[in-house]
Amino acid sequence: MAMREWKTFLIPYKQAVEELKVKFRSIRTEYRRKNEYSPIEFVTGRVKEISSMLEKANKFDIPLDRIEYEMEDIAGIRIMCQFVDDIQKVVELIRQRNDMEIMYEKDYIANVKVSGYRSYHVVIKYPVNMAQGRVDILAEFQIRTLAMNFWATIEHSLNYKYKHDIPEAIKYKLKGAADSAFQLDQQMLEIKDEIKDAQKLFEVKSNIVSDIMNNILILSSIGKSIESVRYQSQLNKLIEEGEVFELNNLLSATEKTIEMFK
Ligand code: 0O2
Ligand code: 0O2
Repeated sequence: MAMREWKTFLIPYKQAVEELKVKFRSIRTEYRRKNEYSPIEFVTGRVKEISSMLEKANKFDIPLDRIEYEMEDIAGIRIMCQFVDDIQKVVELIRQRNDMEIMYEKDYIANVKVSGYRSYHVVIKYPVNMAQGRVDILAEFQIRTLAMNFWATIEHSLNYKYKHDIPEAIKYKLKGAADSAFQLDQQMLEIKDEIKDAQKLFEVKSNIVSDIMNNILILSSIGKSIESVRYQSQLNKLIEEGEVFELNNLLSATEKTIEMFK
């Protein structure tokens, strides 16, 4: 394929990566708007480098005109989770969708790779609507925890540095690091519930505070500066250590005052 053809070939893949990033980032946004815990921490995506495609095609003896059918990670989406048990929730989110079709799944968490690599892979068929009509492409999700991602990112960059010939001593250390990452995930899972409660409480409180601030602004804009100053100073006292019920009381007080002056 000439360079120009590569560029055309990659258009639907670029499109797919952009769309899938938006779709899965929106899920996170939706959870947050609803004040719910999101199993998705962040989402990244990339179209495979041409050099990396050629290398892989060589390694697996894929003829260039078969690449689109046999190379499933030209479009790659990575979904990072805080906790190991979020991964299955994300897989479930993918299974439920009707804008993509799952081709197969690879569980490198139950079946850790020899390198120490852990992640859950889901390969999908995804329709892209192009100017000339619908094109179905393959795309790969890699779903992993932050610890798995940390390890994989560094191991991947070492692979580049050593051109896939990592010295045994370093491989050994990477294995040890993979074990540590695994331990870290286990420990985090144990304190997860505690963390989740704290995060949720923070979200709840910051929403009430923002509602109170809105009401204070309304009071000040309708000329009730004495009230607005008074509520502002009450809010300042609660902002650090205030309990949810105290913030809620202040919120209803501001609401009642606004009602009164309407
Ligand atoms: P925010 O507000 O930073 O979370 P684009 O398509 O232009 O939005 P692009 O160029 O594809 O994004 O960027 P990339 O490299 O895929 O990164 C996507 C998002 O992942 C960015 O967030 C990064 O901030 C976020 N990201 C990358 N690494 C980490 C990490 O270690 N922890 C966290 N929490 N986020 C990370 P956004 O979408 O720009 O928004
Ligand atoms: P890129 O674009 O550099 O990320 P394989 O035998 O692993 O080469 P296979 O079986 O077709 O190929 O695919 P697999 O294992 O389902 O997924 C391949 C992708 O998973 C890799 O993409 C990596 O992103 C990731 N991966 C798989 N194994 C490892 C590993 O040991 N370490 C790290 N860091 N990542 C891994 P590529 O091919 O590296 O392309």
